[in-house]
Amino acid sequence: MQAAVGLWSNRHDIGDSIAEVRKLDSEIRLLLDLLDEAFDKKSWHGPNLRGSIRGVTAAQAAWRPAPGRHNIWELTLHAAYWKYVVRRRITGEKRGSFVLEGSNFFERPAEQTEAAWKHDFGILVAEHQALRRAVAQLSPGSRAAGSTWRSTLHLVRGAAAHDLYHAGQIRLLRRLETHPT
Ligand code: NI
Repeated sequence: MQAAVGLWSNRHDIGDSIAEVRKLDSEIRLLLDLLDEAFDKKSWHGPNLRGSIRGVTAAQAAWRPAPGRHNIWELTLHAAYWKYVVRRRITGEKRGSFVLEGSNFFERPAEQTEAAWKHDFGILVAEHQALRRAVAQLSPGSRAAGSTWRSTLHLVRGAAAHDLYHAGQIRLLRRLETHPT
C-alpha cells in the first residue's frame, strides 16, 4: 500500500513536471516566434527589421535627415546593441561585452564603404542569433522565481517590439532619402 501510494505520488509529480515543461516550451516557442517575426520571418503588418534594411546601400545607410539625427547605419547597430543587452540580462552572464566599444548608439560611418556597412549589418544578424539561442536555452529552472521569469518575458517581448519600432523609422528614412524635400 505504502509502495502504491509512493508510486502514485511519483507519477503525479512526473505528470506535473511534463505539463510544466510543455508550458515552458510553448512560452519559449512564442518568444522565438515574436523575435523572428520582428526580425526576419514573415509578419503580416509589413517589413520587419531585416526586411526594412534589405537592399540599403552604404550611402543610404549613412544618410541623415538632419544634422545630429541618426542614420540607418546607426539604428542598425543600436538594434544589435539592445539584442546584446537583453541576452546578457536574461542569461545573467557577467563576462563578455558588446563587440563594439561604447553603448546604445555608435557613430557611423567610420568609413563609408559597402564592406564596412555589410560588416556592421553582420553584427546585427549575429546578435539576433545569439539572443535567439539564449531564449531557446532558457531552462525550466529559470521559472522558479516568478518575478525573474516575468522580467525575462518582459525583456524578450520588448526586444521584438524594439526591432519593429526601428524598422518603421528605417522605412521612413529610406523614403525621405529617395524623395528629399
Ligand atoms: Ni531604440
